[in-house]
Amino acid sequence: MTIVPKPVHVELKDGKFILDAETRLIAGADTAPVARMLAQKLSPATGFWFRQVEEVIPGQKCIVFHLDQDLAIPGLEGYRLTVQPDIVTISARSAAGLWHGAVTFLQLLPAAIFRQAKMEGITWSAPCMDVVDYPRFGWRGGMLDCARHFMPKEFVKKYIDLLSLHKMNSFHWHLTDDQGWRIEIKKYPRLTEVGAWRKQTLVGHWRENKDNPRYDGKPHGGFYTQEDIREIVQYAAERYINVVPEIEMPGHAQAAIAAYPELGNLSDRLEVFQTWGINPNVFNVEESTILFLQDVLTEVLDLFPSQFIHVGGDECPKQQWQESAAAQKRKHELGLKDEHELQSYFIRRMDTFLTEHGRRLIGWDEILEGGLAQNATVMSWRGEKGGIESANAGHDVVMAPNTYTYFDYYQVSDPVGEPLAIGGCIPLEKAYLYEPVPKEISPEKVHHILGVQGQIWTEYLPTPKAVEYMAYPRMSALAEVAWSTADKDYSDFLKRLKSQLERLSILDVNYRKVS
Ligand code: TNX
Repeated sequence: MTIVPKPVHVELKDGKFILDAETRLIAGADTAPVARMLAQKLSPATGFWFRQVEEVIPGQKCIVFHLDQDLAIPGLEGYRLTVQPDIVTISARSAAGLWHGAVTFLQLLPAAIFRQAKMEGITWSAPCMDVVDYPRFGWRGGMLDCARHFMPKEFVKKYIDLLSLHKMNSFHWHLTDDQGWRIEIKKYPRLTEVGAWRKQTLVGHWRENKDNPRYDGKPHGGFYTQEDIREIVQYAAERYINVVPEIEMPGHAQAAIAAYPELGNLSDRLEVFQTWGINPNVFNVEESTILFLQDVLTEVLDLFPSQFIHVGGDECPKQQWQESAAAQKRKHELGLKDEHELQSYFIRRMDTFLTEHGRRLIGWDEILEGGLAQNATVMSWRGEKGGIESANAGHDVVMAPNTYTYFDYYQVSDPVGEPLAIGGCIPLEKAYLYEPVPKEISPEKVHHILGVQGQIWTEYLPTPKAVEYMAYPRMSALAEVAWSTADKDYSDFLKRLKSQLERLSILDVNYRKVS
């Protein structure tokens, strides 16, 4: 078998289907876009046109797309794929399901199908089979931090395309942090004029350079215009991927404060942060700051149709609030007990705002401290504890624990010879064997585990190549955690991964070799 993530059910049959120059795609108005996406993938290497027509012509090879609301498959994203000598049929209850079926079909063809120019002398055959397949989880995510290091638009699209080739359906886009603000906001142009650029960057690992930091002396930055963002969101949608934007608050805010000092707690002027680690410079808790951030969110909502909007919430040191007379005054006026409650107040205001606009707030598990906002969904990153607590309390959860899904961590226990990374160690096997439903969650609350997500933080990953090295093949393993059934067989995964790595090589993905 050559399919990653592993399908739920496959029955091999005799014979094969061979794509030829006359092969037609059979699609109606409702399935034309997904047929066109498949044609885009099949055309370059085969050199065939794949004309789209509405009816099967007897005797002519065809790939049929069939939307069928009554298909007896769990959930909306599953599909049925039947490959017969003359006809391939993909049926599903949604266009997304059809796309997942099309991706499986691509994986039945020679890996050369992913080449970007006509390849002579290849027979484009797929073995006959019947596949019935559907995902275990509804949230199958990959995160990319474009704040610590700006990633070019073309690479963001490649990252999304790779997720979609793994049947993932969510791209979490980390757009703001201490070291850079990457999203154009029309009302507040200084966020990108000032906040998108830092003078220089720390050299080496932060922990080793705390006392005597060295900097590279090279300016770094960049941002996505609103039109770039619309393009990327649409590009993702065409691949059945939802983009969840993250605007960090109240911590990880130094770039925004550098742009608009009135958002901070100190009178000194700050620059965009040039080093890593937890940063004391957080947003103040003034009403004007909350309204500023709601203005930002208003533009974000216009750009991102996503139901979920991520507001960060992690790693917000409380020291500046403790020392600020204004923050203390606010705390007393609001009748709050401590600074954790102040953070909860802040997040609740965003929760109310997003709820009023028909969206849902999601945040890192620190949003639990000081009381969780009513409608909030929690992304559990400090291990699984926050996820367990939230699910048991009836909140939805996305599992993203740093113990299994932080792909900025090393991939081997002895990192000699590996490029510098933040630390930790999550080998491929550990990523593959992750079980996202902890036993501590009571059975009637298990449905609150929406799914699972892999994280790429980029403090030490300055380039797309560096990102790819850390993301793959661990993201392939995570895709299987997210999609396939809970029974795991690592050696079987490794066999199938070989085919996937062949494809990734052709797609010029700088994955880490599997040893
Ligand atoms: C913790 S995860 C962070 C990030 C860092 C990451 C590095 C999270 C919510 N906060 O700001 O980039 O660790 O692994």
